Amino acid sequence: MDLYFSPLACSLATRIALYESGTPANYIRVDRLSKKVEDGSDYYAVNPMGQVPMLRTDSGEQLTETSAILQYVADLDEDAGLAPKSGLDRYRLQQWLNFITTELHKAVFYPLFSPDSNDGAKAFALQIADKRFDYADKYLSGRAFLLDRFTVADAYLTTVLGWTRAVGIDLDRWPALKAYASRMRARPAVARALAEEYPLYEAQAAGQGTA
Ligand SMILES: N[C@@H](CCC(=O)N[C@@H](CS)C(=O)NCC(=O)O)C(=O)O
Repeated sequence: MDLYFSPLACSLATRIALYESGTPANYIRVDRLSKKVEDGSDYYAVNPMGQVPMLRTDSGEQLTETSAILQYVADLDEDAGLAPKSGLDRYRLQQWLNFITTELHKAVFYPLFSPDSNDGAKAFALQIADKRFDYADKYLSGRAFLLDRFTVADAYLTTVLGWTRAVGIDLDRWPALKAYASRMRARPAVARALAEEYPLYEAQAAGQGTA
């Protein structure tokens, strides 16, 4: 299995999920702006959207979209408990994956990081961020995880919260979210993923952003 990733981008969530379940994979780095794969080839030839993550399964199927990839990885090893198997709990997981991907990742962070963005788009993203962070903060007050245990939704939320400082969003305003992020970063799989990707991120051209 191959995971195409860029350092500290949303693909980090899949790396965390793979480490949490102990599932082996090859990690193939993509430069987020030049769209070059680490072997110098053109990433658009692999994924016409030019985005990470992209997972190539052992049978050669290519899967995109973080929420789908995370559920695929979780289902590879049900014993790891990274996703509820069925029923309302599974829909609850999808509720959070969709919230993170649409309301946080794309609505807030994409305009803040994209080199094609502009000041108006950035101001609007910051304006709508508060309501979304308020909602997640209130939900996580008194809860350890998004569901009743660590799931792939936590891997994704942890990844997204890791971008706040780079865009000037101060998590001090949301104590439950701040405490949650710091608890998640202390998990061995998360700490390992961050320790491996951070130096790669630093080596990338400065100021590229992530989302
Ligand atoms: N809808 C995709 C979005 C993936 C995405 O936005 N990836 C970012 C990194 S976090 C990316 O590759 N950005 C570069 C670009 O859009 O050109 C998903 O949910 O996986």
